[in-house]
Amino acid sequence: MGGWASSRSTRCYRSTTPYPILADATVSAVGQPIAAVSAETPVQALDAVEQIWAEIDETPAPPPELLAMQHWQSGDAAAAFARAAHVVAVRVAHPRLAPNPMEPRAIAAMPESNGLTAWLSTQTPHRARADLARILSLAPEQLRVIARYVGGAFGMKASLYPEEVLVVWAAHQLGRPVRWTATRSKEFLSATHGRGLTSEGQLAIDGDGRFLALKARVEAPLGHWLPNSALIPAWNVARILPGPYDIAATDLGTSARRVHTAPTGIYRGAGRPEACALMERLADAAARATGLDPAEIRRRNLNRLNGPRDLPAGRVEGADYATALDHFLTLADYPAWRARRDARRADGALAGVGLGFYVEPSGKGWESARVTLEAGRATVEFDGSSQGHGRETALAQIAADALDLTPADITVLHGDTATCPPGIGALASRSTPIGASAVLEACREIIRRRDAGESEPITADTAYTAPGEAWGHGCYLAAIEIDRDTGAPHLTRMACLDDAGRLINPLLAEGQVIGGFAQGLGEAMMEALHFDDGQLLTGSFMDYAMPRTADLPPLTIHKTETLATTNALGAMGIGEAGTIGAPAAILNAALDALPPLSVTDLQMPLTSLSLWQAITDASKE
Ligand code: SMO
Repeated sequence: MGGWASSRSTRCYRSTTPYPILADATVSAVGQPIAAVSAETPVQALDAVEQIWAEIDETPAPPPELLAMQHWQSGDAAAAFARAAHVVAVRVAHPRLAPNPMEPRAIAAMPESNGLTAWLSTQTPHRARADLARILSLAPEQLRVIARYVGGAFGMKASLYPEEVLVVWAAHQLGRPVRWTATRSKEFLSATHGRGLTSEGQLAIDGDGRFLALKARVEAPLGHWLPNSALIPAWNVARILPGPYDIAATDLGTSARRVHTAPTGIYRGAGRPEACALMERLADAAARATGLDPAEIRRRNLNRLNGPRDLPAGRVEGADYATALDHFLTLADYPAWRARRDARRADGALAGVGLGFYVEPSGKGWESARVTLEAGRATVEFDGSSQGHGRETALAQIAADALDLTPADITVLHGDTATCPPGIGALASRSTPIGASAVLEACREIIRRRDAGESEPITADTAYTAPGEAWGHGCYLAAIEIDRDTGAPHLTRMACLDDAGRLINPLLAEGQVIGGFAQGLGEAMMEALHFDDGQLLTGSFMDYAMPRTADLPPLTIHKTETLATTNALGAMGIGEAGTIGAPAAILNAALDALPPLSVTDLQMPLTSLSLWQAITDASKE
């Protein structure tokens, strides 16, 4: 670990250029709004839109413009590569994905005597209010943003959109209520996309299978305009590396460039899946190069210490990942998975098993909460909106526990800037570790004040800053069979272990694991946005494949509960777990299935076509 002390970092960011709400002289990508119509009814508005005829001269897209670069180094990577017994290299290209929350973007804006109220489908009510106020030159107090129930978000609703600004502006100008709901096609075209990053990595390995050095380069093509979350995935992937592994020498670089497509932003995982896929593909490549079992090579390189670890990008809170892996392999009976695979191979099947060990950093900083106790009932007020993840249930449980009441005695209010205290929002797996810690601290303060004789009602307003960032971890295990003639993949079963610290509600946590897993499977096997000359080819569910229930294999969920030391509650994030670990495990399983035909590289999504192509190409060589 001593090598980390010499960690060196350089970064450069270009400030973002202003972005017009409606295209002015230049339309910079397909999907950019160029005109807006407000009318009494949606039908009238659509009829009016059809009367608008735009003549747009096509010009070639400018070359991708470099917006940000960051570089971290620790130890002496060049020397480690020079003395390595083995060097392996992989490239992982993440398809660009459409987040597809069930509820598309929706906003209604209502003029008030001195300002406006906006009902907005957002993860970040206070941030949306601040951004809207700044853009429209209003004082934040003149705006009220309400986002009580949000029909899914997955990162897509963490930033403000031009269309939303336009609606609020129109209501302000017209002095009348204005509303807008995106159609599904609009969401494909102009809401933020996720992933799309490509990473290349090289690992230097010694004769005992120990990882000596990691070199990684991450390329993030961003969209034609930059929502405020645009750079987060590229930054996250590099700050997480080398993930759960201890590697003394690193040379890590990311760069982000503007390209002329729809914007990209955070999407469930936001850099975590990219860091995981790169490390897990490298670990399997190292297993092959050294002849060690994939579990054994991980065991030799996973971090073993509970407590602070120094990664190239900074100090983080680590855990004994090697023991967690062994615990999982015992619970899941890994040898039986390998034996079943070998038996299927003996029958002539292309069968593989794959591991994906992941870490899930759960957000830094603060959130706030207000709790009021009166006559055996309590009200909890909280910023981040509920996106269907059971926020009210979990917060009511925490408050009931701390105040010695029952959950039925607790009213949870959230997502209203007029009444709820400020917060960063419901994103980055932060709401329970940080936000619920704020609720817990507020409840504790109330108990202290009550026990000191203060009379009810007692209200505590708490802004809670977590002393550190909670890092959840876990592992996914996949078994796959691939049809030799058609390439059709059949994911036969999966198992996982997730450690998200204190579990508030095991059923809700399991829901998060299953949902994240389904989206991870979508990335690994089905989903991809395709463009041709700037035109989106996959603009509907006819062309863009989302996983359905029948696509999911049986998933056995194991849990451990190591309390986090980085927040009052001891909780960590769980919402992104499945999207992080599952794609890596599935990718590794598919590669494990194919070596008899010497396929060493596969890219997501693992469709029948791509697998058939890989099998066919390998048999030609
Ligand atoms: S990608 Mo999440 O909403 O931070």
